[in-house]
Amino acid sequence: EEDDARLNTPLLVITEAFEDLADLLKPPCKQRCYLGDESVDGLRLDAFCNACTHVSVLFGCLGFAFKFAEMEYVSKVRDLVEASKTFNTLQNILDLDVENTTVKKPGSYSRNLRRVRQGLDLIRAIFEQFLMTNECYSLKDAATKAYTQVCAPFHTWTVRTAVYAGMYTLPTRDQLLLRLNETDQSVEKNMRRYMEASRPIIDYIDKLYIDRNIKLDW
Ligand code: 1PZ
Repeated sequence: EEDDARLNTPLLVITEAFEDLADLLKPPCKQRCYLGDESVDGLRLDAFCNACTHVSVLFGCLGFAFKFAEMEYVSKVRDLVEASKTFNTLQNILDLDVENTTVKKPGSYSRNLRRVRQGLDLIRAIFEQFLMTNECYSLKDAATKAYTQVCAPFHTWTVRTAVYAGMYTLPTRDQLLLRLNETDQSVEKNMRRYMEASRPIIDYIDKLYIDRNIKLDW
């Protein structure tokens, strides 16, 4: 049946993963999450990584030009998965890097967390642009505008130039819907759900840096 075929679209899998994660930020877990007999404060790194891993399915819809973005994103998430074997929470890795003054050091956990957070925010911004005007708005225009707002200020000239060139190879709006197995109605609902679920997580990550007097201008 048609409805059954849509039950598990890639977008829905991602959206539900982030809704589950956002639930962990709501009280009473916000104050205290229990892990066996050991209690930890804050969002668990393994839970965060698990949700971030789901994003990878989106890359499959974008085509070869975004292979580099995929490799970049996946390698950073994988690094955080490694960290989650040693560190319980997101704030644990921030505290480690603050202590070692390696927060912004290339390849550090805190820097990779910041990059992954920018990726999540970019997807949120793309969805927001994509839904802003129905029908006549192309994925290329939506993604270009979102990238300019969210990521371009923090990327090198070389990366920005490559990304803007790659935008011309993005699928059309209709091709994307087809590849995502979504209709105009279902995509709107599912993108909005991701936008709402990712917001508190993005804000939570930003606050971790701000609380440690780290500016977010990088
Ligand atoms: C369905 C929507 C399609 C829109 C596609 C838009 C894709 C934008 C791609 C952005 C590519 C960024 C590539 C490289 C960035 C690197 O400069 C930094 C280096 O960090 P460093 O090692 O210096 O600390 N890497 C990152 O920022 C890692 C994450 C970037 C990937 C985010 C992609 C988000 C997902 C897009 C939709 C699937």
